Amino acid sequence: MAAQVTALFNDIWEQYLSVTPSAKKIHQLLGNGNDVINDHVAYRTFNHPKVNLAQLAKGLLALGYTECGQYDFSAKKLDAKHFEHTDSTMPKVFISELRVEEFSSEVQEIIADLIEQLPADVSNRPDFLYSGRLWEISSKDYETLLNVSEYAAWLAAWGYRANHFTVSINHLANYEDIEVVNATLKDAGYLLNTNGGEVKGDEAVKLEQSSTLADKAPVDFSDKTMEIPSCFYEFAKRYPLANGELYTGFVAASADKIFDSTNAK
Ligand code: OOG
Ligand code: NI
Repeated sequence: MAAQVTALFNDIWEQYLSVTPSAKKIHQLLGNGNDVINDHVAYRTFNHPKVNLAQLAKGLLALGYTECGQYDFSAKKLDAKHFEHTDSTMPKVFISELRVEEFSSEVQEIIADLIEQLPADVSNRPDFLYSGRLWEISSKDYETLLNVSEYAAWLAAWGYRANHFTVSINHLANYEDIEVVNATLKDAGYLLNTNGGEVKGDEAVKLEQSSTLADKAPVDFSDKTMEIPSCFYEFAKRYPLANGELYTGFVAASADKIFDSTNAK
């Protein structure tokens, strides 16, 4: 099963790199020729039954993942869960879903119109987790979503792909300090998400995280092509619990700020 999981994440990684060229360079910079272990990857979706969190998760459950944590982001109108594999060298997966019913009827209609374009069994596609955007959307509808939810707009423009990969700092041969990782990235000219500070979390919550600001890439809307934020790269350092095992969960207050890495600022 581990070989299947590895193959799946290779495909997801290639699709991610196609719109996130900075990640390939940063991967080389931090790995310095060695393997880089991914702490986690993250997905976004709408809570519609055709494509909700459970539909994204089902392929992972079949590959040996289990649900391990649940999170609520009320300001962003999101629910999330994280999944872990029995083989701890496989990336954790963080999946969130937008509570569509909490938005105006105009916004709900735009989203319903996107999902309407999908076949009923879309989530059974073996490549669902890297299938990209399977609907047409106009730049006007994108802008309407952007005004109420950066998350909804990003998802409407990019569809099903990893929103970010995350370097496990614990597994890097040449780095152990997140501040040093951040300094290295800034020296190389990369922009970090400074929302809530460059480092989110601390040893007390057992998880420190930082991330780049998303790259920009062209998206073909039905009426025109626009450059918008694509995907970002995250860096995570985990601390041991009293039993000596590294903490494996997420920290909602930090995640709330990580979401903003795709903001168009
Ligand atoms: C997910 C943000 C949360 C983390 O590591 O806390 C997250 C997203 O931006 O979709 O990945
Ligand atoms: Ni993350």
